[in-house]
Amino acid sequence: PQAVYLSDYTPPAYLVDEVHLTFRLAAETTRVISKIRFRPNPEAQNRDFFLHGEGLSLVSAMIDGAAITPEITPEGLRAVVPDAPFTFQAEVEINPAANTALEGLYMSNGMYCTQCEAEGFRKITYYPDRPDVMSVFTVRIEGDAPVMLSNGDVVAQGDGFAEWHDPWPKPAYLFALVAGDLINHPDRFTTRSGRDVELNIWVRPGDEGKCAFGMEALKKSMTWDEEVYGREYDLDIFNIVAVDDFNMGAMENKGLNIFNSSCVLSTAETSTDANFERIEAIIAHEYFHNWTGNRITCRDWFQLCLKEGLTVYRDSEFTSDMRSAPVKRISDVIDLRARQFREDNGPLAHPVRPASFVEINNFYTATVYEKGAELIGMLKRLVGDAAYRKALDLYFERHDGQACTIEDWLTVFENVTGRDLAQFKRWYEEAGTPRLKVSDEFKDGTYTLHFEQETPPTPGQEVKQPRVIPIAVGLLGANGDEVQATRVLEMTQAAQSFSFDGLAARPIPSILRDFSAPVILERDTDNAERAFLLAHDTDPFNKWEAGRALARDGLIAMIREDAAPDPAYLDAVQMMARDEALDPAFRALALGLPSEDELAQSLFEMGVTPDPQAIWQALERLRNTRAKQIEDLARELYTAHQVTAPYRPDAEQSGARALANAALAMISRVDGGALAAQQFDSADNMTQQLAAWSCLLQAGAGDAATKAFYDQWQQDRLVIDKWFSLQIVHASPEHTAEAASRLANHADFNIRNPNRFRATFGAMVTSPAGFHHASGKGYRVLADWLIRLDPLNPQTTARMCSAFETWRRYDDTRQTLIKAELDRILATPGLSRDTTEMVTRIRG
Ligand code: HT7
Ligand code: ZN
Repeated sequence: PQAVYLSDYTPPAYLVDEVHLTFRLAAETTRVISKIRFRPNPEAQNRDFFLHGEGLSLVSAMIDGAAITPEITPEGLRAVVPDAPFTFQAEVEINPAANTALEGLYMSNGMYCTQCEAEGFRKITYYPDRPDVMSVFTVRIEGDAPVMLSNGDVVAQGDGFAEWHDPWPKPAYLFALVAGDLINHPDRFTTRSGRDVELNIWVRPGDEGKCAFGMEALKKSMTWDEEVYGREYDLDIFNIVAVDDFNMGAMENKGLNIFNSSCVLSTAETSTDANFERIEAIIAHEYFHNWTGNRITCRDWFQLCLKEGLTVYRDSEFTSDMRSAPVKRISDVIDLRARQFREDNGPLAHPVRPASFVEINNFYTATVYEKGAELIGMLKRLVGDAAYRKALDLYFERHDGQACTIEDWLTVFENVTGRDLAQFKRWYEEAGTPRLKVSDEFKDGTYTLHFEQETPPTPGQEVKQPRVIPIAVGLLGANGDEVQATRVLEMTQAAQSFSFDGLAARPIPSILRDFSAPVILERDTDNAERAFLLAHDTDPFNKWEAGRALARDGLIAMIREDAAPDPAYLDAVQMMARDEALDPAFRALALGLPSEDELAQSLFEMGVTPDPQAIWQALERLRNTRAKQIEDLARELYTAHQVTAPYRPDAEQSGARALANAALAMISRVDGGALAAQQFDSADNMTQQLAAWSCLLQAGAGDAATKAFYDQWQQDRLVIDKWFSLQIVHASPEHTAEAASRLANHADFNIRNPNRFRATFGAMVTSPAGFHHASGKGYRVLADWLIRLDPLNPQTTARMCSAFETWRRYDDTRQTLIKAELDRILATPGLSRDTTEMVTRIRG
């Protein structure tokens, strides 16, 4: 397959002023009639009239009313056109019922639904399917569905038709259409300038009772964007639709957001606290795209981070404001290290703004999204809150209605602050996670921190240049008082030192507070200093980080030297868990341990080949020892954090439940699941029920609960996804692959439903001791199922290939086994472009 390069960008040859689309819906033979007003682009470098189109049956085409016979290729249509504005008309036929890839127009449970980002519109009709071609869309839908929706506001509707008009020019990737038997959960919102907006969440009949939380989240998001960014909604209707078959979480189509049902539907009985928090964040994310993505979009797909990094950053600010900022920050860093650092340190590493791609769907990654958001956070830290807000105001004012680049974004900051951001731009252009080495010295009242930065080579980028790194530092005195409040040091060179004068004694440094930059901090330190920071640091992130480092180093010693669990860690964790001054949610996080994958990565970075089985055993040993040692404390915490008030998925109750359930997990290792069984039987919400079932499975006493859970929830597809996952997660490593295979053959498994596929095989690959079983059976099972999925759904197949991205960490035997599976996938006849690109990059 051919790669596309950022450096080859040329402006579109023709621009579009208006598009009129008519859909005559029929499951297997939908007709799409388009009427598009084109004009030559004065900035174009050629006059090649090419429209993207894939898998379309062309019925007829006309230019200015005269029939034409265009040249048709597998990628699109080419025609000779006038050298002045003209109207192109076409009629095509497509087959939504046969569309299992879930891109373009497809069917999900009898509902018509679209997904056009990134390049799905070309599967609907012939069009310049690129984000820098923006146009006003009018859409007529004809069919027998009771509800027919598209972007913008409804302008006419009657028996068997509906007409929608979206006045805001948009690229084709933001087009959406939904039609089916849907029920709405309605509400209203008045914007601060007085626009009365009709809000709807549309769902399948039976799901209407699962929308209330999502609706509240939407209204909170609308208010927050007005208050914090001064951004108002700009149409009279805002529709959200829940769809069961969906490749990702949700999609920000203008005025018609489409959601994976798992990311919008919720009830206390069927959704966990974590589900509620995620739903709130995703609704906010998609809503915030209305300004950062829709009103201002990307010039080309290389600029994807322009909308995604910024919107992730905005949704993380929203969650911090709605819930606990420290807990959100710690959770985000755990996730960043698990997904983005892993990506950045392997064969799939790529810059936040990639310079080339084969299939853009493969670049909706943790690097573009989460590292992209970290870059916004760093920028804000470097310029300060006030300048950030000014820059954003200027960005919205200057670029409203445009398709922009990272250069446009950085120029706004340069104009507002007078800073030169050329060095900052390296963060967008160079892949890899910088290592930041620190040493210190103290002399005559002056404390000096010496930093060295180095970014390892990544595929296609051997040499890295120094980046600007904002390093937030505070200093503590021996009694725990802060002798230097947080100061942001701006590192710009490969090696650089910073001094603090006038100190009476050598301080204890708290470095990279709030995780002020996405780097790996390397510092020789000891357990005493960590215990000190854990007790005294005023920065919640670094307080947590000190405990995390103790846990990690103790585990590494257990894995490498068969050491006993570290008493320093066991003391520290008790201290944090006991500390009533700390938020229960924070304490629950402090009881968490590094994941198997994080430990494997740490060992690999130390030059040690990780043994997944040994890692799993060490974690189990530590969990068992800890449970025995702090059983009494666990029981106290469990009792003290029972929530008696009616269920609310807010931060306060969720935090209490998280701590009580962390305590339950410890107790179950000692009592064989007795208390968990009680909780399972009495639970009135999914958080409690799932946690209890998980403890029972862990204790080897889960069979009855497994059956009861299925019997209770077999009609609820989202809960049954949990039923699939948890059994695999809790299978012993010997049996992980068998559990996944067995469930993939269960009557409720459906290969066409990405949620179910991910629930099954996502659970298998996130159980490293099972997935990396020395026999290679985990690899084999995954490859078998990816080969089956690829012809149906290349996008989801390709994403799941990243399970293999860490293969070079492991021993020769495992490497040989994985390579054989990668080669087997690559040798599959007709393998999709998506999967071919992913496997080829992983294979290296
Ligand atoms: N902008 C969207 C990204 C996306 C997507 C969503 C659903 C299915 C396929 C998709 N491809 C790309 C989601 C977002 O970031 O908000
Ligand atoms: Zn997004």
